[in-house]
This record gives sequence, structure tokens and C-alpha cells, in this order.
Amino acid sequence: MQNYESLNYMEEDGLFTSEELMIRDSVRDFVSEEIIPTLQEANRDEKFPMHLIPRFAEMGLLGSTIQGYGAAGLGHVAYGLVMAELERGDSGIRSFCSVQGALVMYPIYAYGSEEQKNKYLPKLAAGEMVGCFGLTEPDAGSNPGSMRTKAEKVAGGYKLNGNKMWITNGCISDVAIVWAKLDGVVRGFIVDKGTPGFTTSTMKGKFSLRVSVTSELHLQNCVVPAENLLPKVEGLKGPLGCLTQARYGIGWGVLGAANACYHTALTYSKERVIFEGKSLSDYQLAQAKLVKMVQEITKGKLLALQAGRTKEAGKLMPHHVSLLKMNNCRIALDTAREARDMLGGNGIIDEYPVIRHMMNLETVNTYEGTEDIHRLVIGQHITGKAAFR
Ligand code: TGC
Ligand code: FAD
Repeated sequence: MQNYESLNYMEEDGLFTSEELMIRDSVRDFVSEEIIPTLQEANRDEKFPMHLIPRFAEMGLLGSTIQGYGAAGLGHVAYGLVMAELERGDSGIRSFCSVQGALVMYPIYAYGSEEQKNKYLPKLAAGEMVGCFGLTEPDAGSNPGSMRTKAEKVAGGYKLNGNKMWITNGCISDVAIVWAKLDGVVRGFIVDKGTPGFTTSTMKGKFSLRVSVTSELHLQNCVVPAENLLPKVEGLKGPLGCLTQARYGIGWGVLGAANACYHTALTYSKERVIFEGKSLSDYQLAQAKLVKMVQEITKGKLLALQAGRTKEAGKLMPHHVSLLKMNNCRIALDTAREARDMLGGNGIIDEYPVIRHMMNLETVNTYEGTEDIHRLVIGQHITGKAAFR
């Protein structure tokens, strides 16, 4: 992996600026040298490599596209390239950075007061604080509008009651963005670790995203001060607006995992002798599988780049992001499954990264809106009919 190069089949790297490529390459080296060597053990032990958090901050990977407050202020294409490099390592590593930036720093930046921004954003950018995003509940996943978590106005603040499930970084967080209904309207609350009535528990037994911490959040008569309400947004568009940011990053990120699987399958197929001194890559069926990977990764990269330039022009809409997330997660998962097959028995052991990526991508295809939810969002856009209800 030391001399790793991502696919550039149509010379599409010529569409990036030299600064974007420089940022990509510095993160590429960081992932090769400092992240990949830790992953086999972290995945086996279901342990997030906490020692990397200060390095993410030094590299400007936390809230990278936010302007000011100690964040790097990257362009959206550079950010996408960074996400792909991180996910070439592991989807759980990319998840950590996605959640911190798109789901914790972004809502504070977009919906918070100036006091909230000054209090939280510099520490989150510096990795001195970790955050999580609590939207999903045991009975409200694809349909977050049916959430049961409630907020009630009390003297000096708001009392929260409810449970959140599947929350990335929950147990290692210093701060949680919790979405709850206040008088029937979804509102965002900043809940600090240690607030009485706020506890977390780890979700164990995952076969996917094992490097990432996944948790439940429990809110039992948890009173947060009035100044912890995010003042500038009301309704489901608050959390959905954050998801649009995170889904954009995922649309790029999964290309990194797909590239890692393709490269592993290509290298392996050249070395693996099958019949009569011929290697796997000599056979037409194997070549067809590799060609399909090149075809789909190249199309996925061009789709991501167009989304990025459209976002930089301020014209990227949620239905565009759904197409990006849906397509690229699907092609990455298919690439990983095909690569796993091409490695035969070696495809199921963690000496190679493929099985880990394959298992991770099952989650990535599900979280931030399942493949079907994105299909229905696009269906609604083109027909005008909301078929998810
Ligand atoms: P609907 O009536 O369509 O919309 C309600 C309001 O929200 C607006 N809106 C959006 N705004 C910004 N971005 C989007 N993507 C938006 N989608 C809708 C909409 O315009 C409306 O605004 P307004 O002003 O009229 O009030 O809402 P709905 O209840 O019918 O839901 C539609 C649906 C099903 C598409 C939505 O609920 C959905 O996307 N469901 C999927 C849920 C999901 O993705 N959950 C993810 C949880 S977080 C997570 O997985 C983190 S993983 C992190 C990691 O580790 O990386
Ligand atoms: P369901 O909504 O029950 O879906 C089950 C199936 O039904 C799916 O196939 C789905 O496509 C299908 N389906 C749903 N609605 C329709 C419909 N209208 N028509 C046809 N089919 C439909 N959430 C957070 O809030 N914060 C986090 O940090 C977070 N991190 C996560 C980390 C991991 C590892 C995982 C696995 C999940 C995480 N999630 C998080 C939750 C994630 O967003 C949800 O799992 C996801 O939105 C799907 O919800 P669900 O699991 O309840 O599935």
C-alpha cells in the first residue's frame, strides 16, 4: 500500500486542481503510514484508535469545509478526496471524521448562536472534544419524523426524555447533538457529557464497522440549559440538512474503499496461479470482473466530482446527493463483494482488507438513508409523488 495510486483510468485526475491533489496526497500518505497499520488489530478488537484524533486535527480533517473557528476551510472537492483517502483505510475512520464535521460541527455552525459556535467549534476542530449526532431511535430509523424523544420547556431550560440508537461515537463523545420534539416540532439540542440524566451504552456484536464506536443514548429527565437549544432551525429539515452534508462525503468516501478492493483483487489475480501455470488474471471471466470494477469506480468518481463542483457553485440539491450516495455505495459494495470472491478463501481473512471493507460497506449502504430511501427520494423528485409514505 506504500506506493498506492487510485484509479485514474480516464485521466480524470486532470480535472482536479494541483492544490486538491496535494491535499489528497498528504492524506494518502497519512493513511498508508499511520492508519492502515493499526486497522487489523482495531477491527479484531472492536476498538477505535483514539490516538489518531489529535492527528486528524493536525491534518485539518475535522470539520474541514467550515470557514473559521480553527477549521481548515477546504473546498468541497478537496474534502471529497480526503474522505476517499480515509475510507481507503476504513469506513469507520471516515465515519469518525464525517460525524464530527458534517453532523456535529455543521449543525452548530449552520443553526447555532455565535456563543455556541465560539464555545464548541474550536475544540471540536482541535480534536479536544468529540461529538455525536442522535437522530435514529429504536422505532424511528428511515422515518425520523416518527421520533418519540421529547423536549419540554422547564424553568431555565428544556427537559429531554427518550432513547437514541445506533449512534456513532456516542460513548466517546463530549457532546451530543440530540434531535427531539418540542411541542410536536423537531428541534436540536446540545447535550454535554455529564449532564444529569444523560447516559450512553455501547452496542456490541457488530460484524460491520467494528473500528467505529456505536452506541445508545439514554435521556431520562435530562435538563439542558436554555442556551443549548439550536436557535436557527425548526422541523425535520434541521437534521436532514446535516444528513445532506454527510451523505455528500460518503458518496466520495466509498470510492476509497472500492479502490482498495479493486487494487487488492488486481494484484492478487496477477499472482495467484490457477491451472497450468496460468494466473487468475489470464482468464476472461476474471478480467470481466476487474473491468466492471474499473468501469463503475470511474463513473462513480466522475459523478462525485460533478457533485463537488455543483456544491462549490452552491447548486447541489438533496436529490443530487441521494443519487451520489445511492450509486456510489452500491458500486462500492458490489466491487467489494466481487473482489472478495476473486480472492477465494483468502477473501475471508483479514490479512487482506477486502472482507473488512465488504462488511463495512453493508453499513454504509444502510446508514444515512438506505439505498431504497434514496431511490424513493429520487423517485419523488422526478414524479412528484412521495412513495415512502
Ligand atoms: P419531508 O416532508 O420530505 O421533509 C421535511 C422537511 O425537510 C426538508 N428536507 C430536507 N432538507 C435538507 N436536506 C434533505 N436531504 C432534506 N430532505 C427533506 C423538506 O424540504 C421539508 O422542509 P420544510 O421546510 O417543508 O419543512 O420529510 P419526510 O418525513 O417525508 O422524510 C423524507 C425521508 C424519508 C427522505 C427522510 O426522512 C430521510 O431521509 N430518511 C432517512 C433517515 C436517515 O438518513 N437517517 C440517518 C441517521 S444519521 C446516520 O445514519 C449517521 S451515520 C454516521 C456515520 O457514522 O457516518
Ligand atoms: P428501517 O428504517 O427499519 O429499514 C429496514 C428496511 O426497510 C430497509 O431495507 C429500508 O430500505 C426499508 N424501508 C424503509 N422505509 C421504506 C419504504 N418507505 N419503502 C420501502 N422500503 C423501506 N443514526 C444516527 O442518528 N446517528 C448515527 O451516528 C448513526 N450511526 C450509525 C452507525 C451504524 C453502524 C449503523 C448501522 C447505523 C447508524 N445510524 C445512525 C442509524 C441509521 O441511519 C439507520 O440504521 C438507517 O437510517 C436505517 O434505519 P433502520 O435501521 O431503522 O432501518
